[in-house]
Amino acid sequence: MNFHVMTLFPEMIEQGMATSILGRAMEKGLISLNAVNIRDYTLDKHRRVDDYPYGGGAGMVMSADPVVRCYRALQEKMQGAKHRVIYLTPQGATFTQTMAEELAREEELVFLCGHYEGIDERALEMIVTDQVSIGDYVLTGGELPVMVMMDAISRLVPGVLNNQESSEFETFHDHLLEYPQYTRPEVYEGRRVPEVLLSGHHARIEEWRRQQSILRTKRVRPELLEKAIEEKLLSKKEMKFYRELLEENEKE
Ligand code: 58G
Repeated sequence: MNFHVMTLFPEMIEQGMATSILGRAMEKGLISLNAVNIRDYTLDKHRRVDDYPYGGGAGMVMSADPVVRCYRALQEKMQGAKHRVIYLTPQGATFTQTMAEELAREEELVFLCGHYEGIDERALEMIVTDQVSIGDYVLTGGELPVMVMMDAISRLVPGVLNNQESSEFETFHDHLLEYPQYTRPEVYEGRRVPEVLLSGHHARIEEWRRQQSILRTKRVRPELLEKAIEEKLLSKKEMKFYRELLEENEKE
């Protein structure tokens, strides 16, 4: 997976990606990062990349030309091949695990980070294929959202995680949230690890974990649990557990 990021702050992207699992994945050559500075493509003698908005209003807007010229330079380096160009914006479609899985199948991904009040719409029309948001809040730049996306996508690239299975059966795979995890010691400040996990009884552990997932999902993301039931992802036994849970709730 080769990531290309057009940004005014390439060092921010490089530093963010150099650490931990993603840094190791880069060293192994499983992913690569090419962060390019949009400012290097301005023709303005003061290296300006923003200007006042037509029609008035607060703040500044990134000019179309440095962004388009930056993209064309990148495009030339990539031998003119067609790639997805993703613009991070609160106006975009919400980023999901399903989207991460789809994007992880691409060989090259180009991201565009805006600043100030955004980018001249004409540059977006000319180069962007996908507008994506990581959630309903406004940030000062697209750099953090791009790093969020690259993290979510990278861990789906084969070999990036140590334990390849670890990314398969987890959160969102079956619309259920993860069960709680424990490691040593057995008692921490008076709090015991649930007895069943020490039993060595694999079937019972599996059952307990699924029940914990159902409980958690019901509590914090009930709509996910409804979806899991709709798609028949719960076993007969799990459905019985779920119905008993509902009955208990009614008593309260
Ligand atoms: C309004 C405000 C429109 C992504 C700012 C465009 C980017 C949040 C997200 C912008 C972002 C998100 C300028 C700064 C985009 C531009 C950037 N904020 N929720 N801010 O994914």
